[in-house]
Amino acid sequence: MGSSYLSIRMHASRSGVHLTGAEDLVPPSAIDDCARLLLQRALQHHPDSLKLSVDPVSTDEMVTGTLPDLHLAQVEDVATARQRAMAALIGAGVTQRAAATALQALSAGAAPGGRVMRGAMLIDAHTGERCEPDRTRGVRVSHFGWDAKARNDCRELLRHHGLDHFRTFEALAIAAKVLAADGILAELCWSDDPDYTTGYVASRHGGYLRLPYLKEAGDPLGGRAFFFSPGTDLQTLIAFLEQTPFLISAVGGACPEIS
Ligand code: WAQ
Ligand code: MG
Repeated sequence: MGSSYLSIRMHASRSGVHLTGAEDLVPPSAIDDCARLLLQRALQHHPDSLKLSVDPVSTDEMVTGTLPDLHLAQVEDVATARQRAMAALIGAGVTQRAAATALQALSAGAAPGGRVMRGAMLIDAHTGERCEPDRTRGVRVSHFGWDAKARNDCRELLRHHGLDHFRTFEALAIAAKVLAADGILAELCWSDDPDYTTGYVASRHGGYLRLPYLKEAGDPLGGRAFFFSPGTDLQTLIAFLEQTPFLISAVGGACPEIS
């Protein structure tokens, strides 16, 4: 087995409530530094439980990919942002019905009882049917990371646009892995953090369309929707998203947009 990488994942919680999580794929020589950074990040949240796991990754099964191009939409309010999200999804081959299902579910809390899911919804891009096996957990994108150059290049690109925020950085990585999956047409996301109202639509041709004001400030709901083409094998799709090691080896471009 060619095992020259390690998958490292951190998860911190307090009283059983998730506080923070992060992960990376690194060569063994970088594991000490990476572990220290993840621990520091976890401890800032004063957890009472902290898990750090390290697993060997076979380079034979590792997939490499590029970040989607970054597009910055200038919108002033939630209604316009959601219209833009809807248009971007339709442009990616999602039906209006499926896009509307996702927007409504994320607005109302996509988990049972109107709560926030831990992972993403899987939505049939044609019918709008929700197909994730567990509506509380959803599908969790995991086992992704950065090579050192791509990490720095991405930081630089974001800094250049005044966007050097860990949420943007990590969302780009998740979108890259999602768009690399066979059968996926697009992703819609906004945070459940009440203070973070920017979200995005990602698609192969449209790139990562960053949309301010996808929700009102103070709103504690958010989540993700992954839209798949009808006929996609969902077991294969979920296995790829959750388990296949995915290394980001190049950044896309930035295409600032004024509208
Ligand atoms: N896989 C699938 N779904 C996830 C994952 C994951 N690894 N992590 C989070 N989610 C789902 C889950 O439902 C969360 O409640 C929801 O997404 C939001 O997660 O360019 O920070 O970590 O600045 O709060 C968008 C960035 C920020 C916009 C998104 O999401 C930008 C963000 P959060
Ligand atoms: Mg969150």
